[in-house]
Amino acid sequence: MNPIPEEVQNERPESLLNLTGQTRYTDDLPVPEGCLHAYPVGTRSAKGKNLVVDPSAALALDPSVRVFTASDVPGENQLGYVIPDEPLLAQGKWEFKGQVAALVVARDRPTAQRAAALVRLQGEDLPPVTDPREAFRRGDIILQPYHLEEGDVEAAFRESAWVIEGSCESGGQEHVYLETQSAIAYPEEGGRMRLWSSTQGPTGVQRAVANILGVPMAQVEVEAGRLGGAFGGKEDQAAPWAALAALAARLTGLPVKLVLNRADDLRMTGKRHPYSSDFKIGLAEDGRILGFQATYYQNSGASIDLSLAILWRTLFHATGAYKVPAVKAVGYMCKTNLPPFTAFRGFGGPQAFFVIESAIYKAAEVSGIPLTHLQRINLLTEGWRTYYGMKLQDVRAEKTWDLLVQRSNVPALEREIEEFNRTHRLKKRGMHLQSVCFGISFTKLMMNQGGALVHVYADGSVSVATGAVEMGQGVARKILVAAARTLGISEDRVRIERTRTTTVANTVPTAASTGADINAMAALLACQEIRSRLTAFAATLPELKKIAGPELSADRIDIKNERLYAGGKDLGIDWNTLLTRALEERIDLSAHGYYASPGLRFDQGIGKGNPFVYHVYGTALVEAEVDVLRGTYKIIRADIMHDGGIPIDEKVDRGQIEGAFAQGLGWALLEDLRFGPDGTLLSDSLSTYKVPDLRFMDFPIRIDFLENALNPLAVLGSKAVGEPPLIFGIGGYFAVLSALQAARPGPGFYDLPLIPEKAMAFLTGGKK
Ligand code: LUZ
Ligand code: MOS
Repeated sequence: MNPIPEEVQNERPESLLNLTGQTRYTDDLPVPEGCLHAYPVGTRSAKGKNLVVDPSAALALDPSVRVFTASDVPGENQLGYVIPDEPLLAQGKWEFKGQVAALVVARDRPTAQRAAALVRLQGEDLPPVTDPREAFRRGDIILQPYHLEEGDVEAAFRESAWVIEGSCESGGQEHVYLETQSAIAYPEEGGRMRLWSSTQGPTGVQRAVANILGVPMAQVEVEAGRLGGAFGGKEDQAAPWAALAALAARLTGLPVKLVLNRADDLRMTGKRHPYSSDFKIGLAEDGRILGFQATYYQNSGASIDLSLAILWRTLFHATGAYKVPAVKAVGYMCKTNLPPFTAFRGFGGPQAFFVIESAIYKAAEVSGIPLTHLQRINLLTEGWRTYYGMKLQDVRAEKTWDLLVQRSNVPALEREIEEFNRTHRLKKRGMHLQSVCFGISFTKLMMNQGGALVHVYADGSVSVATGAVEMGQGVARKILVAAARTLGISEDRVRIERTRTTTVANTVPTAASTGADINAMAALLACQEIRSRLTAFAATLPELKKIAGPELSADRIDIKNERLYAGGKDLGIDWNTLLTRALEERIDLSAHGYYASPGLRFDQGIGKGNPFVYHVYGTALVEAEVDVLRGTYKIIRADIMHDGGIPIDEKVDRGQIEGAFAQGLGWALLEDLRFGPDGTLLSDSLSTYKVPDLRFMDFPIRIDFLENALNPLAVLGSKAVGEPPLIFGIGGYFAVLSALQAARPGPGFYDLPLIPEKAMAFLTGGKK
């Protein structure tokens, strides 16, 4: 192994294992003696009934092969918990291509995979639906329509100087986590089941496994180590693979490992929801938005999964970072014969942002009001009451916009681009300013809670367990900082444990950007509890009173740099001595912390309340250059002014902003998730599905954090960071579009991703 430079070592010890390839992902764990390997059999068409599984050819392959189907499930063959619409193993009917119809186990993975391919599936194919609007026309919507409304949009449109209508498409997005879905199940004595799962939500996996096996949750233990990425793809959709492994482990009595290969992961698991949307926007003479109406046809796929929470987030972000007095946002979960679409970084937010940004872009085009002016005068302002009834405080939309415009000298850039376009025929440039206002909290109220368990050991080292799963986003680092700071000790004393359901229970998935907000806060509270026990104990020590005076009380004692102080005076006792004395006196050095995000209440019936603790703001400038002959383009510059509160670790947040921005650009420009009319995934490999790579991202990115941006509503004054900056990527769409329009003046189009084929079609006046 290469030696690690010391600066790096000292900086982020918890990243070191990852950096040096020592992190063990599920597939790297040593398999226990006798471990079997499971592989799923996916349906080979998108819809059908009277399913019959014929295992004979698979069984003949090897004596170790066994094949399980729905009838082998000892508990309930059901994963859905919003509504029971998602069997673990298809039973009778099937609703998307790649739905798990049977499970094969064998002595090794190649044998299991070969046997899986030999399992015959019979039944009667039915015509599938893949288009959300078609599903809507047929009445195939899940549950009911959902809406948020404020004011009278019809009246607003009547008063408007301009009313602009349009439609918008946004494609799905594949997570492309480097580590595919995987789990290992270990049957234990007394019918207990222990699992290792690559999941963002160990509790969700525990619940699913208990339900499938028909045992109480206390009989199931789930542990998640560090994940090789997740991006929402392992929020709900890690559970089926863990449940299948557990099922096979129960039925064979042996440990079972299940790791999907890339191709099957792409085909069988859900992705970001494609949306098809209509919008209508009304402007006053001076450009103020008077009314906005949006209808979202969410392609939900074959089962509800997280679609409802995602639809709510879409509705909550309908007006983006703009203030609109009259709003009507309506959403439909359209049931189609595609894999159940699921959580993906942004979670319905990006889809909403694309619609409002398309509306305002088109409004600028139609009204002739310069786009940047139109955007700027409509930005959210302090104290604005949103259409969902939340009074916004500490609004930083205009601030990030103005600072960015100033730092990047946007007026000069606009002139420069004009000049460039005047003097270049075969290359054209465009830019776009993209603002974000992203609500932080799970849209489902009960999910906004978390716990921690902290142990201080006799040697002064500290173990911190929470519900947070580390997947590369740096949440472990933030929890570590919060614990060390609260206890007043060095960071290298603290170890962040893997996430395990027997250590911290009833956890919510590490999702919704809230991982640190919830879990670092729970850890901080637990550390505060231990700290106050220690200071209370220290206040009773006679030798400290001798130094500090007889009036020494716990609230005057501070622990800093591993030493005790009172009113700035060193009390002559360090962390280790204090702990030794405390243990002698039998003081409990373990504590549980619990945090429920404050101030949340939302009445779904009237669609009003405070669904979010706070919002994250920011503005990005994206500049693009188009090759007019080829329809290709590149991003040539991005400047971001981001509201990160007071970052707990600025480098971590910078990495998150860069990554989210790249992922947003990928969604907006490159990633062409495509299904055939028969429900077959066409972009089923990384040669046909293009994600941003180093070459695509090879342009200068400047990221500035808003200064003095303390956020009193989250841990240590910070703000959540995971999802909001993904929205900046939408700026890439409009930067490219405006460059295209510089080449060929004419109305824009709103069909994301803006792949070069669409650019070419636009440039040649053809069909997009
Ligand atoms: N997951 C979830 C999320 O269950 N609820 C949410 O509101 C959410 N938001 C973003 C990402 N994941
Ligand atoms: Mo999520 S989209 O798992 O934060």
